[in-house]
Formats: sequence, C-alpha cells, structure tokens
Amino acid sequence: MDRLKDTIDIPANVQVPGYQREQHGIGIVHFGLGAFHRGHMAVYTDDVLADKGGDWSIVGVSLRSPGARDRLLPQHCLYTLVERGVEGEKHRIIGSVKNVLVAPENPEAVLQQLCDPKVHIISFTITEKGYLRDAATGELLRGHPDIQHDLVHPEQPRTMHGFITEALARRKQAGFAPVTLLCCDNLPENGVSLRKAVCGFARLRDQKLADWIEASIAFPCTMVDRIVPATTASDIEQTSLALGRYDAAPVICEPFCQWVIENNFSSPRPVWEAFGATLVQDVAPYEDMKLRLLNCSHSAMAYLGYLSGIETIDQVIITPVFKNFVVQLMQEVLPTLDMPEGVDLQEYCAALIERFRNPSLKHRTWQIAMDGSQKIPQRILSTIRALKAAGKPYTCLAMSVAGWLRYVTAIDEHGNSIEVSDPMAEQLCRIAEQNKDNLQNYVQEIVKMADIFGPDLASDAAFQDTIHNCLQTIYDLGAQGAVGSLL
Ligand code: NAI
Ligand code: CS2
Repeated sequence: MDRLKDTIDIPANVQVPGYQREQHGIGIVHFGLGAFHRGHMAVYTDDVLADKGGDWSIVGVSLRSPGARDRLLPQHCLYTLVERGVEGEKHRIIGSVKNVLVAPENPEAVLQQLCDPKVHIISFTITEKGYLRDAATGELLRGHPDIQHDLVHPEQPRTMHGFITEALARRKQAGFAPVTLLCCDNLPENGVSLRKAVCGFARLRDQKLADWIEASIAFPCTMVDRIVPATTASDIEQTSLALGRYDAAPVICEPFCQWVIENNFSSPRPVWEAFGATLVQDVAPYEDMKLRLLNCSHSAMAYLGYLSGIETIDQVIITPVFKNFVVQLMQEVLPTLDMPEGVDLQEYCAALIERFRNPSLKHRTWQIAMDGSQKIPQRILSTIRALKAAGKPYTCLAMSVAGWLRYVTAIDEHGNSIEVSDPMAEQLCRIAEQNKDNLQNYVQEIVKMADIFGPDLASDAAFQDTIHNCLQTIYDLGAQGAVGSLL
C-alpha cells in the first residue's frame, strides 16, 4: 500500500485540506505534538487555513523522542483525523502541521524556529508533568536536574522552560514583536501555570528578562476538550484500509470538540472563533466545569474501573454500579461550580455520560490513570477543599482518591502487578511497599506528600481518616464493591 503523502486520488468521502499548503508559511510552533494537539488545535487551524488563509501552518517540537517526527515526516506531516461517533466514522486529512523538530537532536534548530519573526503563537500540550511544577502549589521545581542543566547551558536547553526563555531573550535582543504563549494542557488556570513555569525559570536566569516577559508576553488561559485516546496499531490498520494509503499517524477522536480561550493575546492569531472556538474574558468557570466533572469522572473511572478489571471507559460507564457512582459523583461536585448565565450543568453532566459511553473510542483506563500525582490535585483535591470549606460531603471524591492510592500500590486485586506510569511512581510505590502491612500508615505517608495534597490536606487528620476508611472498604469489598457501598 502506498504511503499517505499527498491528497491525489484520496476517496471522495474523505475531506482533504481546502488550501495549497505551500502557500501558507509557519506562524505557530507547538510543543508536544501528541494525539490531542493534532485532534484539536491543529484541526481548528486547518479550518482557518482553508477559509481565511494566512501564515498559520504549524511546526511541532518533540522534547523527548523522534517518534512523532519519524511517523509524520515521511508523509509530509499529513495525517488522518478519524471522528468516531454514534453515526459511524468520518475521515479527514489534516494539513496544518508542516514540520516536526526533535529537540534533543538539534536544539539550535528549535531555537531558530522559535526566533522566526513570522512565528506569533507558541503553544503547548506537553502533559501535566511537562511543566516541572509542584502539583499542589504550581511553583517551579527549581532543583530538577533538567532545570539546573538549562540554567548552565542556556543555548542547549532540554526543557520547555529553557527553550522558551532562550528564544524570548533572543527575540527581545533582536527587537522582534512579542509572541503569545498558549497553554492547552489540563492544568488549573493553565495560562497562569505556564507563566509561573516560564517566569519562574527566567527569574533564575535573568531578573530583567523575567520582568520583560511578565510585562510583554500574554499567557492566555484555555479550556480544551475533546476525548482523543492514544492511537493503536488496529487504528492505523483500519484507517489505512479506509484511506487506501498507509497512514502511520492517524488521530482517533470523538465528534465533540470545545475550545474556550481567554481573549488575551500579545500577537496576531488565527481567527479560531470563526470555526467554533469561544473567546471569553474569564475561562475559569469553564475550566472548573471541565476539570471537576469530565476529568474527575475520568480519573475516578480509571482507577476504580481498572482495579475492577475493566479496560476501557465505555465498559466502565455501562456497568450499572459505576454509572450510578459517576452520576452521584457529579452531583457531589456541582455545588462547587458557578457558571455563566445559560450554561446548564445538568445537561452538561448528561452529555458527559453519553460521551463516556461512546463504544468506538476504547479509551483505556490505564491511559487515563497515568500521571495521577499531576492530575489528582486539580481534578479531585481542589473540589474536596471547596466542599470541606462549605461543610458539604465529599464521599465519592474520597473514594476516587482511595482508588488512586490502591492503584499506586502497583498490585491489582488479583495479585498481578500494575504498570504505574507517573513521574512520582518510584516514591509512591516505595511508600506502598514500606507500609504494606499497615494501611493507616500507608494513607498517612501518601497524604503527607504536600507536593500533591498541599500542606492543608497533608495535615488534616479528618481527611486522612476519610481516605483510610474508603481504602479499607476497597480492600474489604474490592473496588467495584466499595463503589456500590456508597450508592
Ligand atoms: P500524547 O502522549 O499523545 O502526547 C504527549 C506529548 O507530550 C508528546 O509530544 C510528548 O513528547 C510530550 N511530553 C510527554 N511528557 C513530557 C515531558 N515530561 N516534557 C515535555 N514533553 C512531554 O498525549 P495527548 O493525548 O496529546 O495529551 C497531551 C496533553 O493534552 C494531556 O496531558 C492533556 O494535558 C491535554 N489534553 C489531552 C486530551 C486527550 O483526550 N488526549 C484532551 C484534553 C487535553
Ligand atoms: C483524560 C483527558 O487522559 C486523561 O487524563 O482525562 O485526556 C481527557 O480525555 C480530556 O481532558 C478530554 O477533554
């Protein structure tokens, strides 16, 4: 089968880029060219290029591995977006990505691309762990070896922080117009989190540069939403058959797509709002709604579902006890949300259940369970704080935290090992091993991790007791039985 490398003779039912790619220059550099960016921001941008034109093509930067580059460059960075919904599949070739740079191979090439005066937007989906931040306070982990390396070797950075700071220093020196730094990760106040990370690093390097960044560069917050599971070998095979071309890098996603962006830019930008994005002054209510309802439910189902031996989210949500648990969990969360006029939260919750039920996505509980130390704080713990402050119950949320504690013991309910993928996995699993004969001590040692639970919950005996009781129930009844005991 020929490789996808152009749109000649592509089946008529496959949408192809509605523009001549070579006529559009690079305007965006994106760090973290993973599945989500290619299923979300790159699609909005493809729409802009087709209908409004402009130099808004994207160069992706991989900070860690050549995989994305090796899959995309042989096909001129074209790839298939596969929307899977109840009406079936829709295929679309996306053309907005034009090149991929692998930072460890040639950091200078990345810096030169960032310093192109035609680049106006630098965006990020580098996962929650990519920001090297204290997950509870959001402050930069200044002692991280890569941060320390980049302070000593500013011209051969390893981190996003190092690349961005060096590029901004060079752009400032050259008198180029400011760029906008656009975070699209699932972080609390993600633009603020990005600014803390970048300016925290810049201050360590040059206070005046940090002051200039604070004063000149916009870090708009965003709420990004589209369920985009990791692509499997079967997805590649099925997509290639449908296309009649071999596509090594298709992206599988749900039909739903939402992007709420703070209207705060220090540069030109594509008119994404002409194709469904929403520009607002305050993203916070939308971000809270999404992180505390969608992502919280996702994490709860990931840990408790995986422990119950259920592999994918759609299988978890069609299990009655879990469906009822998720509904109850959402109702527990609702009092902490204050939405703008016209947003119907009950409707949103019902729509989420339907999105979770999508049987064609096969979103793995194991994938969502990744990086819990970086996700739990904004998805679950901040909601618990709000409920505790209001004197309201947080039973389902506590069971979700207990599910995570059970998961990171790295041994499932059948005695099989769990591959815990988390930047803090070694520390978490060590604590579990050291306290495997004393559940109360285990809970105490984990909850004492203030870089996850924050100093308030880390020292809250009542909170610890609540988590301990939930965890004991999970050990007594199993994860599914423990969930059922709450209903
Ligand atoms: P992915 O695994 O396909 O891509 C992750 C990207 O981040 C890769 O380019 C990888 O090289 C980079 N990365 C990973 N760890 C890093 C680190 N420590 N430092 C720098 N770069 C690192 O994941 P995907 O699906 O693209 O998701 C990425 C992020 O997008 C998520 O963590 C989340 O914040 C956000 N997101 C994802 C959604 C989804 O359904 N997949 C939906 C909404 C937001
Ligand atoms: C998921 C998110 O992997 C995870 O942690 O909860 O990537 C989720 O799919 C997106 O936030 C949906 O917009």
